[in-house]
Amino acid sequence: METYDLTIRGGRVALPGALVACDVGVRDGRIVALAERLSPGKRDIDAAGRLVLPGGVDGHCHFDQPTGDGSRMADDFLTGTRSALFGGTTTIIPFAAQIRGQSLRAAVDDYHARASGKAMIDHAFHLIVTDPTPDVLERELPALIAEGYTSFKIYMTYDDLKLSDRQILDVLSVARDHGAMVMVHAENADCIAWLTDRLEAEGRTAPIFHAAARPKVIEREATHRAISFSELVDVPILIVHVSGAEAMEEIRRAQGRGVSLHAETCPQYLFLSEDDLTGPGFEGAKCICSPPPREAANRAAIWQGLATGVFSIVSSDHAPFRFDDPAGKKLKGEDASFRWVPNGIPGVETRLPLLFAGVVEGRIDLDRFVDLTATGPAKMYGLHPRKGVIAVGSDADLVIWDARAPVTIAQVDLHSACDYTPYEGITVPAWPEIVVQRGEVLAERGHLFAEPGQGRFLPCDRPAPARPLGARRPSGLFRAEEA
Ligand code: DUC
Ligand code: ZN
Ligand code: ZN
Repeated sequence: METYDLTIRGGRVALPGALVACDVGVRDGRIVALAERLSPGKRDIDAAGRLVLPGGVDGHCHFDQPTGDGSRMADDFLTGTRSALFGGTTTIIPFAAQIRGQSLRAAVDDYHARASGKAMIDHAFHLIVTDPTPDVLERELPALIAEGYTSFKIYMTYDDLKLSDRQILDVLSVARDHGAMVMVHAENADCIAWLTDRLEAEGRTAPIFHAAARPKVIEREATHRAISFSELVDVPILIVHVSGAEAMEEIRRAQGRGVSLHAETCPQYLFLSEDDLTGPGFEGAKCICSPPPREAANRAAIWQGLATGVFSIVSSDHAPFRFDDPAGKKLKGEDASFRWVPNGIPGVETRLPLLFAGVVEGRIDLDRFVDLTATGPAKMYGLHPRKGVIAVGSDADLVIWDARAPVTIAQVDLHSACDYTPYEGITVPAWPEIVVQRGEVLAERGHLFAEPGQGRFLPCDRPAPARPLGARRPSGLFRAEEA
């Protein structure tokens, strides 16, 4: 009789495209059998009445990322991965960010040192390219892509991060030649600067004016520009953290005419609104992130985009800054203009439970939930089928959910080093009960069994996300030359 290191029995298992009542057999960290009734393992977990889903893949989160303004992210790789784990995420992809003047290689080496001995779960790295010198474009990027750093984020805003339009074209061109995925932060920098100056001149500096300085139209404009550049260079891109219905409509329109284009949104655009930027005193600073949460009615449009396939992934954009901390949201004090408040909110632990509410409420089906939170990101970043799917041969990264046990989100129950959650008091229908990585139970009903440093670094393949159905290759510059 075959023996398994672990058998998960009697659950309803989310296999690709179908929820199936079966057992899961695990050996040497991998799934080796999926069948109605398997022989006992060295350890058996009774999953009767439970759902067994793939471990979440969070394709956009910021841990221990150096900042240029004296602020400090609350989570390092230990607290960040611990928090991810308790929320059912078993793979994270944070960012090795290039500081201008620094080589990309130095940024990557520095980031490995930050993860080393701390990460409890498996992780890959995206790059953030802020200084695309000829050496970066011609030598460093191609070499790093070949080594498994196959995705990079670029910014159209933030003075210390943003690229010019010409630099964006250069980076897209490298991605095209070497098969990498470019993630674009799409907001118009000059519009934000202009609006910020005007708001401050009128004395409008409270946290709520962060939203007024970054209205939906400036996200829509930058999104349209980024899509145009991707068509020109003929390379698929991913627009990250899409917040507004207008930007989403630009994306839908481009997808409709056959452009190979991907989009990500985040729980903050489904559960928060600009009303959360108000509140007594400086409280609204807790929800300052960019793009900002929009008016409450906008959320229905983003849910609709999830249900109709505009979005390929839902990520947390976890960027934790403590509230009551001079290195956090109060960097320049409680009376400071919104301009000086570090952008970002915690969310790596709440991402899956929040989105799962959409399944229970009938906004998306379970298959779509799995695709958006695990399979989609694993495919997008070249980690599939090792990650993001329950299949024979895949890593045994599994989450057992009891969908009949509602939980009210409270900061005291979370595991990040941040000192607040923007979702305090929201009741979600379920929470991960048991989280397994590579066959090992790492978290179970609030107890942690993971060791710092046991998470492995994952080099990524070149991403091969499917073109949207019926996609044609756009007729950009390179296409015309090849024809
Ligand atoms: N915006 C970003 O672009 N990154 C981190 C957090 C945020 O709010
Ligand atoms: Zn961003
Ligand atoms: Zn981000």
